[in-house]
Amino acid sequence: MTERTLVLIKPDAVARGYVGEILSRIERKGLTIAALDLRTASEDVAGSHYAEHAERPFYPSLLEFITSGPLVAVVLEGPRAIAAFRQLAGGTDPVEKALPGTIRGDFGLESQQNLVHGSDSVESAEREIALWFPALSSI
Ligand code: RTP
Ligand code: MG
Repeated sequence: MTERTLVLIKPDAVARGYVGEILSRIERKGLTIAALDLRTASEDVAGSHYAEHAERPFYPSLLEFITSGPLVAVVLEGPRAIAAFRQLAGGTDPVEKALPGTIRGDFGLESQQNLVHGSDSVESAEREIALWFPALSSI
Protein backbone atom coordinates (compact mmCIF):
# COMPACT_ATOMS: atom_id res chain seq x y z
CA MET A 1 0.00 0.00 0.00
CA THR A 2 1.35 3.43 -0.92
CA GLU A 3 2.10 5.57 2.12
CA ARG A 4 3.59 8.93 2.88
CA THR A 5 6.10 9.57 5.64
CA LEU A 6 7.73 12.70 7.03
CA VAL A 7 11.51 12.62 7.21
CA LEU A 8 13.81 15.18 8.80
CA ILE A 9 17.47 15.31 7.90
CA LYS A 10 18.41 16.80 11.26
CA PRO A 11 20.74 19.78 11.83
CA ASP A 12 23.71 17.54 12.72
CA ALA A 13 23.45 15.75 9.36
CA VAL A 14 23.11 19.02 7.42
CA ALA A 15 26.10 20.55 9.27
CA ARG A 16 28.21 17.44 8.59
CA GLY A 17 27.39 17.42 4.87
CA TYR A 18 25.32 14.22 4.75
CA VAL A 19 22.26 15.56 2.89
CA GLY A 20 23.34 14.10 -0.44
CA GLU A 21 24.33 10.74 1.09
CA ILE A 22 21.00 10.39 2.90
CA LEU A 23 18.90 11.44 -0.11
CA SER A 24 20.91 9.03 -2.24
CA ARG A 25 20.08 6.13 0.11
CA ILE A 26 16.39 7.12 -0.01
CA GLU A 27 16.41 7.18 -3.82
CA ARG A 28 18.35 3.91 -4.12
CA LYS A 29 15.76 2.24 -1.88
CA GLY A 30 13.09 3.30 -4.41
CA LEU A 31 11.18 5.81 -2.30
CA THR A 32 9.89 8.92 -4.09
CA ILE A 33 10.54 12.46 -2.87
CA ALA A 34 7.16 14.26 -2.86
CA ALA A 35 8.32 17.45 -1.10
CA LEU A 36 11.64 18.78 0.18
CA ASP A 37 12.63 21.99 1.95
CA LEU A 38 15.69 23.35 3.77
CA ARG A 39 14.58 25.41 6.75
CA THR A 40 15.34 26.18 10.39
CA ALA A 41 12.54 24.89 12.62
CA SER A 42 10.76 27.36 14.90
CA GLU A 43 10.34 26.55 18.62
CA ASP A 44 6.61 26.11 17.95
CA VAL A 45 6.98 23.60 15.14
CA ALA A 46 9.74 21.70 16.94
CA GLY A 47 7.73 21.58 20.17
CA SER A 48 4.66 20.34 18.36
CA HIS A 49 6.64 17.80 16.34
CA TYR A 50 8.12 16.24 19.50
CA ALA A 51 5.08 16.86 21.79
CA GLU A 52 4.94 13.15 22.70
CA HIS A 53 8.30 13.59 24.45
CA ALA A 54 7.35 16.74 26.42
CA GLU A 55 7.77 15.03 29.80
CA ARG A 56 11.07 13.31 28.97
CA PRO A 57 14.27 14.63 30.56
CA PHE A 58 15.91 15.09 27.17
CA TYR A 59 13.05 17.23 25.74
CA PRO A 60 14.57 20.73 26.37
CA SER A 61 17.89 19.70 24.90
CA LEU A 62 16.13 17.94 21.98
CA LEU A 63 14.30 21.19 21.13
CA GLU A 64 17.52 23.18 21.36
CA PHE A 65 19.23 20.71 19.03
CA ILE A 66 16.45 20.46 16.44
CA THR A 67 16.16 24.27 16.18
CA SER A 68 19.94 24.84 16.24
CA GLY A 69 20.39 25.21 12.48
CA PRO A 70 18.96 24.31 9.12
CA LEU A 71 17.38 20.91 8.61
CA VAL A 72 15.86 19.32 5.52
CA ALA A 73 12.19 18.37 5.79
CA VAL A 74 11.09 15.74 3.28
CA VAL A 75 7.88 13.93 2.41
CA LEU A 76 8.49 10.47 0.97
CA GLU A 77 6.02 8.30 -0.89
CA GLY A 78 6.08 4.62 -1.70
CA PRO A 79 4.90 1.17 -0.69
CA ARG A 80 5.27 0.79 3.09
CA ALA A 81 7.23 4.07 3.09
CA ILE A 82 6.97 4.51 6.88
CA ALA A 83 8.62 1.19 7.74
CA ALA A 84 10.95 1.37 4.74
CA PHE A 85 12.48 4.66 5.87
CA ARG A 86 12.77 3.51 9.50
CA GLN A 87 14.65 0.47 8.21
CA LEU A 88 17.05 2.78 6.36
CA ALA A 89 17.46 4.98 9.48
CA GLY A 90 18.18 2.21 12.03
CA GLY A 91 17.39 2.32 15.75
CA THR A 92 17.37 5.50 17.82
CA ASP A 93 20.75 4.88 19.51
CA PRO A 94 23.33 4.76 16.69
CA VAL A 95 25.70 2.54 18.67
CA GLU A 96 23.49 0.27 20.81
CA LYS A 97 20.53 -0.16 18.43
CA ALA A 98 21.27 0.88 14.84
CA LEU A 99 23.03 -1.75 12.76
CA PRO A 100 25.91 -1.04 10.38
CA GLY A 101 24.46 -0.36 6.94
CA THR A 102 21.83 1.99 8.33
CA ILE A 103 22.12 5.80 8.29
CA ARG A 104 22.46 6.03 12.06
CA GLY A 105 24.60 2.90 12.33
CA ASP A 106 27.04 4.14 9.71
CA PHE A 107 27.30 7.82 10.65
CA GLY A 108 26.07 8.36 14.24
CA LEU A 109 27.51 8.16 17.74
CA GLU A 110 24.88 9.89 19.93
CA SER A 111 21.23 9.11 20.68
CA GLN A 112 20.21 12.73 20.26
CA GLN A 113 22.31 13.76 17.27
CA ASN A 114 21.22 10.75 15.27
CA LEU A 115 20.97 12.35 11.82
CA VAL A 116 17.38 11.62 10.79
CA HIS A 117 13.77 11.42 11.89
CA GLY A 118 11.08 9.29 10.26
CA SER A 119 7.39 9.09 11.18
CA ASP A 120 6.58 5.96 13.22
CA SER A 121 2.94 5.29 12.17
CA VAL A 122 0.30 6.34 9.65
CA GLU A 123 -1.25 8.63 12.28
CA SER A 124 2.12 10.26 13.10
CA ALA A 125 2.88 10.69 9.40
CA GLU A 126 -0.43 12.47 8.77
CA ARG A 127 0.08 14.74 11.78
CA GLU A 128 3.70 15.53 10.92
CA ILE A 129 3.06 16.16 7.19
CA ALA A 130 0.27 18.58 8.17
CA LEU A 131 2.68 20.32 10.55
CA TRP A 132 5.68 20.65 8.19
CA PHE A 133 3.90 20.86 4.81
CA PRO A 134 0.36 22.15 5.42
CA ALA A 135 -0.26 22.68 1.70
CA LEU A 136 0.41 18.99 0.97
CA SER A 137 -1.67 17.36 3.68
CA SER A 138 -5.06 17.83 2.05
CA ILE A 139 -3.97 16.32 -1.31
P1 RTP B 1 12.73 10.16 15.64
O1 RTP B 1 11.39 10.39 16.35
O2 RTP B 1 13.61 11.41 15.65
O3 RTP B 1 12.56 9.54 14.29
O4 RTP B 1 13.57 9.07 16.43
P2 RTP B 1 13.06 7.75 17.09
O5 RTP B 1 11.60 7.53 16.77
O6 RTP B 1 14.04 6.69 16.73
O7 RTP B 1 13.26 8.09 18.61
P3 RTP B 1 12.25 8.75 19.68
O8 RTP B 1 12.17 7.84 20.84
O9 RTP B 1 10.97 9.19 19.01
O10 RTP B 1 13.07 10.04 20.14
C1 RTP B 1 13.02 11.21 19.39
C2 RTP B 1 14.38 11.82 19.30
O11 RTP B 1 14.77 12.30 20.58
C3 RTP B 1 16.20 12.19 20.69
N1 RTP B 1 16.51 11.34 21.83
N2 RTP B 1 17.46 11.62 22.68
N3 RTP B 1 19.20 11.58 24.90
C4 RTP B 1 18.43 10.53 24.68
O12 RTP B 1 18.46 9.54 25.33
C5 RTP B 1 17.49 10.62 23.56
N4 RTP B 1 16.55 9.73 23.26
C6 RTP B 1 15.93 10.19 22.16
C7 RTP B 1 16.71 11.61 19.40
O13 RTP B 1 17.07 12.68 18.52
C8 RTP B 1 15.50 10.86 18.90
O14 RTP B 1 15.59 10.63 17.51
MG1 MG C 1 10.09 8.98 17.17
